[in-house]
Amino acid sequence: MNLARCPENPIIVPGKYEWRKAACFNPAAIYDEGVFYLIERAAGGLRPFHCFLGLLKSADGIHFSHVRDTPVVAPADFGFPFGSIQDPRLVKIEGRYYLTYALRPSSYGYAPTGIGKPEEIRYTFPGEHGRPERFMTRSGIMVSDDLIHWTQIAYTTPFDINDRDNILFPEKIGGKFALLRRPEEYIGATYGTDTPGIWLAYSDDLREWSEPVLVAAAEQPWEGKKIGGSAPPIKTEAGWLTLYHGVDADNVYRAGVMLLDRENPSKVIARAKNFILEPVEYYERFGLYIPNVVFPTAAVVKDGIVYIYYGVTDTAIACATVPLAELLNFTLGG
Ligand code: BMA
Repeated sequence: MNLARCPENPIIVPGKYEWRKAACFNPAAIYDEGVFYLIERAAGGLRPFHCFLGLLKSADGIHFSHVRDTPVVAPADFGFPFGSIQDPRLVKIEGRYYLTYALRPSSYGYAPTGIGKPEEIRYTFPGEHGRPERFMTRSGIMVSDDLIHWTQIAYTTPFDINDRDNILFPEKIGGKFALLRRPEEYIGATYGTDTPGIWLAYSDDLREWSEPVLVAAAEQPWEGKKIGGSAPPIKTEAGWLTLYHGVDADNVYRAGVMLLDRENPSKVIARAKNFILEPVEYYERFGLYIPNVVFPTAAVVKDGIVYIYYGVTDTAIACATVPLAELLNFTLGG
């Protein structure tokens, strides 16, 4: 599979404003009425790694500029002034924008180890008394009509598990909203998977969600530690083309692709054995503290071309493109 990395990569880098001085990565994106919009996860410092969401736009999908010089979402909006908001995903359903996100009530930091996974530094913030649940990531959904002002709708996961990579399908399926999840603690015999996998839940109103069902778990060595959804699925004649990420035993992050049934997306129709993207370029291999991470969070289609936006080493944002037909063909084993 030949994804074309953008020659300008990384296309979005940290700097310019205090709140994004240290890092910007793992963005949401959408192509809407002739404009590419992107919502970045950004941090002004590394310790603590206190993340916000910023809004950018672009005419060509490559050269982006900020719409606002302040974040459009901050963890304080949820009552967690020392928290971190992360890895947004964006869809437009029936004329309104929906953003799913992961929220940590407390920020953390990383110490590089030079051997892959950095050590996590946990801080105690005023009033927290070092409670372990402060480090759980909980996911939720916000809604907006202008991409700037966001209103919380609901949390989609319980507070006592780590559940990230919550991603809405870009339209209702069988009259219901559909959501991918990645509950990290849903492992073991009762859950049917030994490693964290991709799950699916439905809702009539975005507030009450059905019990999730397992869609996919690790199969290949490159996804051996865990997998999770990456970008909102793309609707095709053949099914929902779904990018996901896999983490191997050495903590290398790669991206893969599967096809989910159009009417019943808990059914995997096809899944490429090989990944479509892995850390190769310098900016994908070396970063602030975590090496070897490509982490797609958005896949936007314009004129038959898929623009894949991905965080690199939790430091900056890169883009790669591929014809939709080619990606579909690869997924189907062609
Ligand atoms: C995952 C998520 C991502 C991050 C990645 C690599 O668990 O937290 O936000 O990019 O780790 O650090």
